Amino acid sequence: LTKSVHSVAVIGAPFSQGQKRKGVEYGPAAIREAGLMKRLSSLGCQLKDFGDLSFTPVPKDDLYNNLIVNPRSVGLANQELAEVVSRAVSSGYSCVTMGGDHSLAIGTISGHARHCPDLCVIWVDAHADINTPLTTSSGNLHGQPVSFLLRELQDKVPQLPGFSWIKPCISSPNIIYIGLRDVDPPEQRQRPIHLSFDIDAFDPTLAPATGTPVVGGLTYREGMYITEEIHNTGLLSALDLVEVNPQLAASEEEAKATAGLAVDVIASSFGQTREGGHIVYDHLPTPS
Ligand code: Z70
Ligand code: MN
Ligand code: MN
Ligand code: MN
Repeated sequence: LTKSVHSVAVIGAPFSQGQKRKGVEYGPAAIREAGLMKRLSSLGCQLKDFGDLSFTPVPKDDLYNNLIVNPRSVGLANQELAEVVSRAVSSGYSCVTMGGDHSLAIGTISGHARHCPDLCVIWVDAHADINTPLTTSSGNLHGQPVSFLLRELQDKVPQLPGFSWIKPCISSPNIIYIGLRDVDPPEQRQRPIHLSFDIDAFDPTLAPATGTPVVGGLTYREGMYITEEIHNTGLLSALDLVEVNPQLAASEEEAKATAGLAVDVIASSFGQTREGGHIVYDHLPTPS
């Protein structure tokens, strides 16, 4: 029985300025509190904890175009996050980033792509997060991260203050949304996977503590199926788990359920199976 060891870097990104609701900055603490590190250790992962990052504040961060909120803060925090992710991935770690809002995928994917330019992205979300600064109606940058990363969209995307460091690093054939059942054979080439998982992909009954719940989401079983299959590719190189907002829970139970679900998604991505660990016992204890 061989079991491969995963070296996993864990990064907390308590960042909320990609949207307007308070509380998503407490996501990393809630996911830690729900037992992430113990779960990954007991799966045999070798962990390196980068702690929760503190991002450099940008004091005067005016709206862009009278609409886009906190562009310089989002730009700089992601520049800082990209640096950490890039360091972790090039040191051989698979990199888990706990958000925080989904704007942080700008930094994690940029940092990941510096070391793995051939990465592909699996975006699990209720939302496509591909608005541009010109199509957004909310002005929230967590609804736009994909637009800054996709090469094909760059002539539609204006330069925001704080964003000049970003190099678009993915092409449209190299990103899929949710459906692993939709992967064509040519898309299954062996390349590192960046899984960007928004907890609001789940049904709100399972993940109530999030900023933009939408009815009709993934079941628990569907979520575990996706992450088990991704684990089984052996190609998971980075994972974002975003939009857990414990402050939006109606009760302590809702907050705990959502954070616990986040831990299940991360653990399943790193090899936890629903049916157990296939441990071979040489001797079963017998009654004396
Ligand atoms: C909408 C927008 C979004 C997450 C909401 C919503 C985007 N399309 N993403 N919650 N995680 O504001 O652009
Ligand atoms: Mn999202
Ligand atoms: Mn979403
Ligand atoms: Mn494994």
